[in-house]
Amino acid sequence: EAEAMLDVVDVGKRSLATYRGIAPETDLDELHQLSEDLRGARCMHLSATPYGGGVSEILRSLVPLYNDLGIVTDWKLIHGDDAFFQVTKRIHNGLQGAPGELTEAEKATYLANAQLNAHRLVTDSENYDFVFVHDPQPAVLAALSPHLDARWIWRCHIDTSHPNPTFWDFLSPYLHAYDAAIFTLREFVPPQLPISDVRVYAPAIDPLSPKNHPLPEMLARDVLEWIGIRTHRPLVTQVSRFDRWKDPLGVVRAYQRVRPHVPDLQLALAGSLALDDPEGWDVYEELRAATAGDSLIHILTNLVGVGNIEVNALQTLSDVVVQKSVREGFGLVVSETLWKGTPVVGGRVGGIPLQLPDGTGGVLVDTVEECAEAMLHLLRRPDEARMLGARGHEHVRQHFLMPRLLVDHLRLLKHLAS
Ligand code: UPG
Repeated sequence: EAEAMLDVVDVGKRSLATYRGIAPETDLDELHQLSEDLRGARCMHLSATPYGGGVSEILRSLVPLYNDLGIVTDWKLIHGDDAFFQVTKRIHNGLQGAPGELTEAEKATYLANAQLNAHRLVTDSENYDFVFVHDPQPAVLAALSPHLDARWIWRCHIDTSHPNPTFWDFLSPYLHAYDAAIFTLREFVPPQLPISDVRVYAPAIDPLSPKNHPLPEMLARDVLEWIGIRTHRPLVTQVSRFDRWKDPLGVVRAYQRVRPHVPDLQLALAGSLALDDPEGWDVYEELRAATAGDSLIHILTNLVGVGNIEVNALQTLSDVVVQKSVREGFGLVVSETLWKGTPVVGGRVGGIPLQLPDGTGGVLVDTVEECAEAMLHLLRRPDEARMLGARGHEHVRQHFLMPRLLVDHLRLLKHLAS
């Protein structure tokens, strides 16, 4: 029977008290108030992968903090084979506006898998009061589980402002079963969303996770030297899943334009290959081909041991971090980088401008040329770069740390419970 259950992700223990002196006091105080009324409630977060992207990054911190507040919370995963994740990646792309059609066979693959997961959900359902469903992969489960007497919330992490109608017309009829939906920006709410209670708030980073905790400089240097980066030479980095919306090839082109002006300049492209992201492998191969033979370009992955500490060291010691996305829900990597006081050159899309308001954190760009110019500008003006990074750190502290995200979630739960 074990097979008929959803996998539970084992998370650590965290205490909100440790965020005192780091996150805004007002958020921490409000959390105590809010949690009074929700104590003992049961909550589930449902997602597609335990590692490798923004959603898993958030849940790994958020779920233990819910539990610390007395809301009994589990994080569970849907099952899926390769064929299923091929389809969900196409749906992900289609919802962000990519062209193409969804075939009947793909719909059947998606729905057959969803039925199996709905069945698993029933088998091991405890009495949850709230179920958060993250992203499109498990999104139809609310409609397929009418017998679960919970409040259902769909958290959409991507830019669904202009979905390809083929994909949206397929998915949207299943969304009526939700009590509420959360988007990162108001303009992401797709046309004719059949959910009336819509919330808009940004995700957040965990300042105390191994990825974001301050690293002693010597350790950070050792970590980068270990993976082949020369820390006495200038360094530009992008950290992203290997995804075309993150435009890693555009980063390579921008880097190549800057290189003649900064001869020793290194480029690090760190990317994780996630379970639910089969396309990542293709993009990874394209990048390898496009950069073959260039010893100053480092393509780094979780498969060769680049994990939280390495990403932390890259974000801490890079002269400039780039996030040249052409579509982006939010881009946690931007806040992660600013938290370390490092300036960011970011694509002017989705949630990136929220993190880089004028004169704070870095520079917004629209093209490869602008990206190259901004990189060069910041590499040549370390004082300005430092000042932008310092303002970025404070901006992130005010708006994008985990306690604030918990406040927004708990306000919603309190409203749904009443
Ligand atoms: N990461 C690694 N190692 C890598 C590459 C990435 O640890 O080699 C991490 C990275 O540090 C970050 C996360 O993976 O913590 C990536 O998050 P994000 O930059 O937010 O991108 P996505 O994985 O695409 O996350 C989706 C949305 C994004 C949104 C996020 C949370 O695309 O826009 O910010 O969900 O809502």
